[in-house]
Amino acid sequence: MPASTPLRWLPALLLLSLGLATPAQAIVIDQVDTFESASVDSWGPDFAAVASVVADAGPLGAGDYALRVTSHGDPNQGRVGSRSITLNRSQWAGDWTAAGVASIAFDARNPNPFPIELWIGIAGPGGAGSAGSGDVYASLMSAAIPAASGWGRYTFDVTPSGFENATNHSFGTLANALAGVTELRIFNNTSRRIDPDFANNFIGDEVAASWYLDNITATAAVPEPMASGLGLAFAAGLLVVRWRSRTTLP
Ligand SMILES: [Ca+2]
Repeated sequence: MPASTPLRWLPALLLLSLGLATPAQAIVIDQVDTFESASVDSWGPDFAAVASVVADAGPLGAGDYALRVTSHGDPNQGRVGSRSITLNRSQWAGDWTAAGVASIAFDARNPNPFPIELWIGIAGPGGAGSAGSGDVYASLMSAAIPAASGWGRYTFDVTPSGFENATNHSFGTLANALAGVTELRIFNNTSRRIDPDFANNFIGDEVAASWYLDNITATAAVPEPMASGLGLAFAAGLLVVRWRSRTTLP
């Protein structure tokens, strides 16, 4: 080791430090979160439900890790962990448009004795605020998963035609958000878009629930409406992916 750093190396060192300050990873086509490193892979919890990795819980059974998202549903226990949601601000951030990401798919299982409905949402450069506010957009597609389900695979359109503003008070544009995603979230919301003021469109239900995710994948293929994910479903008949009508939009 030299006693001092030669000045000629300083520009390179500065560039290196700048590089380290940016996200270590950004979205690329065909990336998959399998949780096989026994890690939550940077999913949740932040303010969201508790994310944990569970051995032998994946679609392949023994030897297959899965992510479990658990919320307690009790606001009296505090905001952290009360809502049925998980999010990622690391490897799923980045320029989805430049990367060519057209769909995101995942395996999900609902062990609860009640149905859940999963949506995906993104925050743009302005980020997500409290109570579902901010530079935020939510999928038009949802995965309605029946009670006590097996594993199913669900595919979401993440092209510009696959999202709507998640709040009437959104700032920024969807195009800018897709070119600068800062957060991907997957949330269980069984009453989304019923509220005419969109006050509840980007957050999870406040419910005591657990559900599982695995093999979260980014692909360049545009999913076909209605038929998305059916070919890859692990359990036939357990999969319902539907499009929501846009008729309630302003
Ligand atoms: Ca796995």
